[in-house]
Amino acid sequence: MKISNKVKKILSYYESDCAGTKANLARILSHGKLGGTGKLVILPVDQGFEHGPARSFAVNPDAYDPHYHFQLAIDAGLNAYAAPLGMIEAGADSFAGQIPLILKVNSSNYLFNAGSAPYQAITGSVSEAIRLGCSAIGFTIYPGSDASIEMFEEIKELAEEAKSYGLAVVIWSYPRGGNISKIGETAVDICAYAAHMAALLGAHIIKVKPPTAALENLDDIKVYDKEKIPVDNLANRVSHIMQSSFNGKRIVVFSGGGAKGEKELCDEIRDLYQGGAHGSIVGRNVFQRPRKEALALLDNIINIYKGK
Ligand code: FBP
Repeated sequence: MKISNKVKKILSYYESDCAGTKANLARILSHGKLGGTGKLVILPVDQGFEHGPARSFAVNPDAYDPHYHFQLAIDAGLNAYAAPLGMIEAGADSFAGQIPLILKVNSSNYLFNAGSAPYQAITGSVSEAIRLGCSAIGFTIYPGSDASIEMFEEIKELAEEAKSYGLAVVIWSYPRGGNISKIGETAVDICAYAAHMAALLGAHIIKVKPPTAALENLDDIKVYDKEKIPVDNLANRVSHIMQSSFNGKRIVVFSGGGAKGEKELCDEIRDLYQGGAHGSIVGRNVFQRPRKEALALLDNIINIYKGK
C-alpha cells in the first residue's frame, strides 16, 4: 500500500499515536476510490440497533442480510465499513481483509425510556475489534444528555485501551437530551462544541451531523455575534466545525441522515466539501435505495469529494 503525501500530512497531526494506530488510519485513508486523497466515505450500518430492523431495512429487504452491506461498501470503493459486533461477525470470514472495518462498540435502541438521559450500552470491546481484524472502534457520545458524563468516562477508558493496541478511535458526537432543544441538536454552536469535545476525548475521526444556522446557547449567541463568526451557509458552518476540531487537525466526517432525494443529498455534500469536510458517513441514504441506485449515488458522492 502506497501512502500519499496528503495522507502522510494528516497522519503527522496525530503526534502521540503508535505505529499500529497510524497504520490503521493510513489503511482507512488509503482504501477505495478516495484512497490517498485525504477524503473518505464510510458506510455505517448500526441503524438496525438504533431504529429497529423494519424501519431500517424493510424498504430494501436485501439489506436484512449482513453480507449485503459488506459487499456494497466494497463494490462502491468506500474507505471503511462500520457496524456493531453481530453484523461484523456475520461477514468477518467471507470479507476478511477486503475493506477496513470499524467496530461500533456502543449502541442505543428506541425501546428503553431514555427521558433526558439518552445513553448507549457497551456492546463491543477492543479485544473483539482486534479478533475481527478491525482498524478502529466506533463510539457514540451524546453531549448534553444527563448520561453524557458516564459516556465520556467510558470512551476515555475504551480509547486508551484501543490506542494501546494500535487501533484508531472514531467518535460519533450527537448532542441530545438534558436541556438541549430539538433544534439545538444540530445548531451550529452545539455541533461545534460536540466536535471539539470529541477531539478533546482523543478521537482520531469525529462524526457529527451537518449543522444548521440555528444558535442554541444565549452566551454563544453573543460571541458568534461579536466575533462575526459566519454561519449563514452550510460551507461556512462546516469550516467552523473544522476550526473547532483542532483547526482542521482532526478528521471530521458528516452523517447523511434520514432518506432524502439524491439532489438534496449531493447538494449538501457539495457544501460539506466546500467547507473543508474530510468526508461523509452515509447509511440510510445508501442501503435504503436499491443496490444499483445506491452504487450510482455513492459514485456521485465520491466524485464530489474528488473535486469533480
Ligand atoms: P445515517 O446516514 O443513516 O444517518 O447514519 C449515520 C448514523 O450516525 C448511524 O450510524 C446511526 O445509526 C444514525 O445515524 C443515528 O441517527 P439518529 O441518532 O439521528 O437516529
